[in-house]
Amino acid sequence: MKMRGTGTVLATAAGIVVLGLLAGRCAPSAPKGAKKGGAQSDIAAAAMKVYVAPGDLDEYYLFSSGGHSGQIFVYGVPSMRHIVTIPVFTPYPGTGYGFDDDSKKMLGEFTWGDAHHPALSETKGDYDGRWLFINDMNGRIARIDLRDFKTKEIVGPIPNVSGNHASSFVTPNTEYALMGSRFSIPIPKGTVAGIDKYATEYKGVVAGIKIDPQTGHMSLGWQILMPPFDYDLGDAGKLASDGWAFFTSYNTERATGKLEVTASQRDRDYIAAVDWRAAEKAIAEGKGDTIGGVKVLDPKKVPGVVYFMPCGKSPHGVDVAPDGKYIIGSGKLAGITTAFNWEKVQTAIRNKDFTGDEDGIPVLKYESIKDAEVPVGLGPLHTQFGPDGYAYTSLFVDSAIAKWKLGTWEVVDKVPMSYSIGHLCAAEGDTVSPDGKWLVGLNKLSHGRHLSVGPSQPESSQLVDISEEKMKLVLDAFTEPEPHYAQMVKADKLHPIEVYPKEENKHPLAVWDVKDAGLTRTGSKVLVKMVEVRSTITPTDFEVKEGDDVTLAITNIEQTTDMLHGLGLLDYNINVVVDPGETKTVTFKAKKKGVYPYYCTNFCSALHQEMQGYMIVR
Ligand code: RUQ
Ligand code: CUA
Repeated sequence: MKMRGTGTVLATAAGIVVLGLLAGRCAPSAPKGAKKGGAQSDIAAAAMKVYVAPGDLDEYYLFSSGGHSGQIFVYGVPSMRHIVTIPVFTPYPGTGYGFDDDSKKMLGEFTWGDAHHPALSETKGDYDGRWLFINDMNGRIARIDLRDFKTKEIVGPIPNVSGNHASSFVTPNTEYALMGSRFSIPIPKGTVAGIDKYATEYKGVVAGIKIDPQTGHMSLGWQILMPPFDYDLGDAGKLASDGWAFFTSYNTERATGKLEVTASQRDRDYIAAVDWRAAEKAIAEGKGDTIGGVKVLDPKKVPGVVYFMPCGKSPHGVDVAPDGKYIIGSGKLAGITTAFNWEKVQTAIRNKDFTGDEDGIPVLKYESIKDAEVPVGLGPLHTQFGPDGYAYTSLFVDSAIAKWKLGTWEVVDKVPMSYSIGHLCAAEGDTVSPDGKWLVGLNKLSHGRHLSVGPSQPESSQLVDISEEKMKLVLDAFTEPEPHYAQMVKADKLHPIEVYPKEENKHPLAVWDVKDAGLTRTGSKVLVKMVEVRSTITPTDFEVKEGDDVTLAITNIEQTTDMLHGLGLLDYNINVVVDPGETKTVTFKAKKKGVYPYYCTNFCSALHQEMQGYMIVR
């Protein structure tokens, strides 16, 4: 772990502290699960591995999806300490997100989002520390800038993609973020067809959102019309399979009603293999039909753009090995996971080794493209990778992680998870060069492995040491709803700023001197330029008329780390937080007559309580 400042604490010293703590806790009542002798020293060894002494820093950032909280939670690994919450699809009063004009506009009509899969930007298949993308089920993708850990852009709802779950997986040079319809619907949106027409009139779409390599700006890339299946997860090919994207699909029965029964009839569903370079080219050539205002490629008219790889029924995750040579996917009720050989897939495509087609999309022959069925255990969902050819597969039904070897297909170890693991996340485990070291199991249940908090229980994320042959569970952490996927990146790849440099602030309403602060009126429009600096909000009072449209433009002129100021305006539901060097605006109607105090919400100095003022509405 990294040590900061002068307090260089030797690992052994930290260990002694931990041992001391453990010994202390053994009397009078031993901590749950602590045993004498060997087990005790196991706990001490585990504690030493994860202990990050006061003032020291973690080695990795873990960006964990907040699910339907619409946020991202940032943890340090190995401590698993929650460091910060990045609001993305949901207002977050803690940082004033969703209250100021810009973030409010970005959220649009939505006050929630269901975020599942964070994706760090990549260069040559490695995390480059620039951006973080995350999907929302409501057809959106967001981009967070890792320079300041702020959500900068939300695109969507994207036309035609309904229930964007198979997202936001990015390609190896961040050319595209993937999207897919979990719920096929009649398209364009707004078209109505009875559920009895599901098999013929409902459609799925898989898509790529184009990402500008310089700015990260997102725009529509390509869309492909797909049969009415449920497109569940995705991953981008890399190295050997670069240029391709993979999506799992279930309900290839095209069934309706009780899907747990009706969509489990066939033995196999599919992984769709999309040649995204071909899709990109076809769109550039103007191919495609306009649906919902967007060009959509029909595979019948653009052959070669997509193929189906049969896999175990009702698959969930699909994961591409670091060298891109194997594609891992399985039925989620099966006891095996299949390793597809990319070279065999290409050969099968070349030889037209098909068993048929689905709405014009060729179906490859399972036997021709698989290399192995690995007996990982029951309920395989997702796979991550280590640096040494090892793969780690989460087993929902067995509630465990299986470690196995690519190439020999041997299952070498298993570790139980508490409880019901979904995704898992290895250090840089989705890149061309995974780190090994740490693996986090993102579990769906915690079943009271924590102090009781009533019926609304958190989820659990468990840290597993994978630095040795045997996996070792070393820490329980509790996470808010709902950790789906997470990504873990080496901390030194990120270079966040700590203040917004004054010279970079180009906001047209910024004021840097208290004498420039104050009110200007244009008809019924009132602009109040405000300055925040310890320990005054300037102006300390202002007057407007009932019915005025008021814009407050607030600049925090501090250039000191951590010197945030806020502005809470009572009775008006206004709450803005301004970081050092930042300018934010908030616009509202002065619809209530009276005297309304405003104040700084972030405790900033000894005279923080004095940092207040009055808005008078006549
Ligand atoms: S999911 S537990 Cu939303 Cu990624 Cu797999
Ligand atoms: Cu500024 Cu408190």
